[in-house]
Amino acid sequence: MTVTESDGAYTFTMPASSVTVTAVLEPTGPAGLGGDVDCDGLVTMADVTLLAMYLNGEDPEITAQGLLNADANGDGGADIRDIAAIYAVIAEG
Ligand SMILES: [Ca+2]
Ligand SMILES: [Ca+2]
Repeated sequence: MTVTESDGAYTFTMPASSVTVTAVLEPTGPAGLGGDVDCDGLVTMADVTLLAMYLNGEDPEITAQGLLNADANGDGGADIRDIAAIYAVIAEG
């Protein structure tokens, strides 16, 4: 089997026999940093504050990526448990 790549598009050439192809799709672009709510590349108390404001019903400026990053425990949503998860990230340094 040969595999060629061009600008992120992959072309597979393989014998015409029974084959199984499994594709794992990963998000493009830089991966979000779990807990980095303000997207400044660091996980700090500022991120905790921002998420706390958001969860408190205030309307802080959080980007779509920031909201994804806010899901620090990776359970698919941003809630109070992520604040604990972000604290844990900060504690780990
Ligand atoms: Ca941050
Ligand atoms: Ca979460």
